Amino acid sequence: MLRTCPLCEAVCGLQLELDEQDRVVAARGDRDDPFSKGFICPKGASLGKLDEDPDLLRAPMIREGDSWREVGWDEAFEAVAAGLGGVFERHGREAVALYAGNPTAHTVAGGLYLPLLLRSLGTRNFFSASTADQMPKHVSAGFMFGDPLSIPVPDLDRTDYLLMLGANPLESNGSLCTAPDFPGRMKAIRERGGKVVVVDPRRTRTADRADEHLFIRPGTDPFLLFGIVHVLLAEDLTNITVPVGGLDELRAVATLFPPEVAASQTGVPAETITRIAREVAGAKTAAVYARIGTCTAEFGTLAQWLVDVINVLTGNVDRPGGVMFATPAIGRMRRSRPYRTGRWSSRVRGLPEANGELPVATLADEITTPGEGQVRAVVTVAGNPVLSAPSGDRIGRALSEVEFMVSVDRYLNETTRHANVVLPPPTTLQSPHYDFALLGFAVRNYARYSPPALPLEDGRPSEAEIMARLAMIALGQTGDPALADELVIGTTLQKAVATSGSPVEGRDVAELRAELRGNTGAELRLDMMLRLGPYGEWNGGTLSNGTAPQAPRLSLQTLLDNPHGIDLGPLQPQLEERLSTESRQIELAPQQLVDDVARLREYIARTQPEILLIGRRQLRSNNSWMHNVSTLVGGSNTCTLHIHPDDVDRLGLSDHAVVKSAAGEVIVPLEPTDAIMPGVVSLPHGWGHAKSTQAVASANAGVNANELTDDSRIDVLSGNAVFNGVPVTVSPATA
Ligand SMILES: Nc1nc2c(c(=O)[nH]1)N[C@H]1C(S)=C(S)[C@@H](COP(=O)(O)OP(=O)(O)OC[C@H]3O[C@@H](n4cnc5c(=O)[nH]c(N)nc54)[C@H](O)[C@@H]3O)O[C@H]1N2
Ligand SMILES: Nc1nc2c(c(=O)[nH]1)N[C@H]1C(S)=C(S)[C@@H](COP(=O)(O)OP(=O)(O)OC[C@H]3O[C@@H](n4cnc5c(=O)[nH]c(N)nc54)[C@H](O)[C@@H]3O)O[C@H]1N2
Ligand code: SF4
Ligand SMILES: [Mo]
Repeated sequence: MLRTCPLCEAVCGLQLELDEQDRVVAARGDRDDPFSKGFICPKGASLGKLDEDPDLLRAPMIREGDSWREVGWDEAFEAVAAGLGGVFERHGREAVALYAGNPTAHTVAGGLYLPLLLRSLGTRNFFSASTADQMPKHVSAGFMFGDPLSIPVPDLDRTDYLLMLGANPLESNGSLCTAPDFPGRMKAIRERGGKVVVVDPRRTRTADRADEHLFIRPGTDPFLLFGIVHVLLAEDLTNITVPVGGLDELRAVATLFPPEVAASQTGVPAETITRIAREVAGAKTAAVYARIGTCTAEFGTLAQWLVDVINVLTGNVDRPGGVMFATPAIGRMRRSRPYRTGRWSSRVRGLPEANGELPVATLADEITTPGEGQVRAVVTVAGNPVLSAPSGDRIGRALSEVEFMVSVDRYLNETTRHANVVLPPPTTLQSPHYDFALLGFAVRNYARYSPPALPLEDGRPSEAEIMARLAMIALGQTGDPALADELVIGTTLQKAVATSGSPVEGRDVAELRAELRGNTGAELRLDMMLRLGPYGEWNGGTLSNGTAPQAPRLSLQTLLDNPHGIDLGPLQPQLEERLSTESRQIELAPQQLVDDVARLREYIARTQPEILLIGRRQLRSNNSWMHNVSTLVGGSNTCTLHIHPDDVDRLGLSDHAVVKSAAGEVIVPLEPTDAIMPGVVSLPHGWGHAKSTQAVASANAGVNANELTDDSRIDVLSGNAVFNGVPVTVSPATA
């Protein structure tokens, strides 16, 4: 049986073998998948184990005090209606907060029903893992390209030079760069004579496979990037091939950061910075790519901005081998309004919204601070903020105070244990898969749909149905949730036939509706989106570069007929379509970003703490939620503190240490290694399962790194959490 792995951004094709009981007896990479070509990682190989986990919830749970009771679906939804309804009545809609976690970016239910749920709840208290992750990229892209989703991805398969900061794809398999077998693609760069440079406070497995690795002091990437920009401008190494605005303003701020200043803050020698700038400029093609290590940092948005500034200055935006935009099968309308943040603000700290979201770093404030608009009810969908958000333990205490909480989640865990009702989605193999979000950031255009491989038990709703029911409850309606899908289909088609230049302009809505095929509302919607999209059945048109796509015209049926997935070709230049700035230029010096440079300059005068904490990912972990799969934990996958041997000696440590920050403290086992810079320690996140009822996870508990991260520190422009560069002290555990 063929499936897309739903676990991470690499979207690998899987080939599964099932026995008579429908248990997975073998999981291999699908060699006939044109994108992943047989690549698989240990997590994908354990998909069957995950679905068989005896601790997975199979029925809704209602909490009474400290004990849990399995209930039927009707009783569960009635409890939700009563709980949410009561809070709406007593305190109004703003008293409900929604938190959406990372898996909602991969599930069909998340892609199609989360927006519906949010609208139905009618609250502005919307939080997600995005403000613990990539919000700086959205904000930077919004200001530079006019669209927060216009995030260019490195054209890995054609580039001659990859400068990679704060990413470790050998463990993470890549992020905002959907590239199954990232390791193989990286190797290919070197094999065709290209160069890979990795910037990281740790010599990671990725760094080991690069041509060059530069240690950098945590949190200082914008200095390094500014140093490079400075050299490009000062030495006249620029080659701007796209329409830009703000070059003079950029020049003015870049003057403040010569390589010597960059060197003093980053620890990277000035000569090296100058050389890297010359190399990027001199390479036939080059791509600068920065990820989590640079996003979840105090100057996250500045870093993302400067990355794309370098890509623009060196002529590498929107050209093969540089950084490019994907053309996913599901298209989007061009943004018509200029990008803005701060259309509203959080109640307690006055933090601006970005992309309609408030920072998860202020979720606890909103719950615990009394007053008009206080959050009294929480809905979580596929999220575990107690382990994943900054000051997570504080969120846990806050959640224990709310009047009502409902979670859509596979597990009872550190977060959902505070819920009154938990609604479990079916297993991964019972769920459909289409990666709505991440195929938009792929290094090759590609589409693949996996229908549910196994049937649902009688009476068990799909996750889409769970979400639709929740949305209906929020609207105070009791009708058939399928009506929600028809409503979306109706309004989308109406808009499409009325839009000039749309592939179905002027056609009849009822006729179009009659062409749609699918077994569920979700499938009908997917069919519609595919047909309307750039390769769609309804779209006989051409791509932005004037060529007609090679692939068959897409509909749900085309994808069902091609279960290994469909290659839609290499990325195509399309800047004109992706630019939505008012000026129709790439803005090199957006005011908000230039203003934030003052904050960066103040950093220079700051007294630097002796030790900085950073995070790391582990190949066999998936944020906080796969530690209950026995084949994935233990060995290299345990929660330890990476620390340089010199620091171990200097601080008089032995096997364990107390790590203390402004927010909290934990005791952890040490793993001395010279792969980390002196003065930097690294703790992976997603651990801390001591109180878990999950058998394997609690036996491999580890500690919660986010008891150390501090929700009062954020990247100001995006509201993003700061996980890297957290000042800590480390002392012997016996002290
Ligand atoms: N196995 C596994 N894969 C995953 C996940 C997982 O939990 N486990 N999570 C998924 C998710 S949600 C995401 S967002 C992606 C993230 O994917 P990546 O961005 O590749 O994330 P990491 O592997 O954490 O790599 C971040 C690197 O940044 C470095 N770093 C820390 N601070 C700094 C700094 O200040 N500057 C620089 N230059 N580097 C720094 C760290 O040492 C680390 O090596 O991974 C996804 N894939
Ligand atoms: N210190 C530190 N903290 C970090 C990071 C870091 O690098 N350092 N990285 C941050 C990043 S990039 C991210 S994305 C966040 C992730 O943060 P979250 O998204 O909040 O946390 P996850 O650990 O991914 O939790 C996922 C939850 O979804 C449930 N789940 C899994 N599959 C499904 C499904 O199909 N449907 C439903 N309904 N539920 C499901 C799991 O049981 C689990 O409870 O963590 C952030 N936290
Ligand atoms: S790399 Fe990601 S998508 Fe591929 S098998 Fe592993 S977890 Fe699944
Ligand atoms: Mo993430």
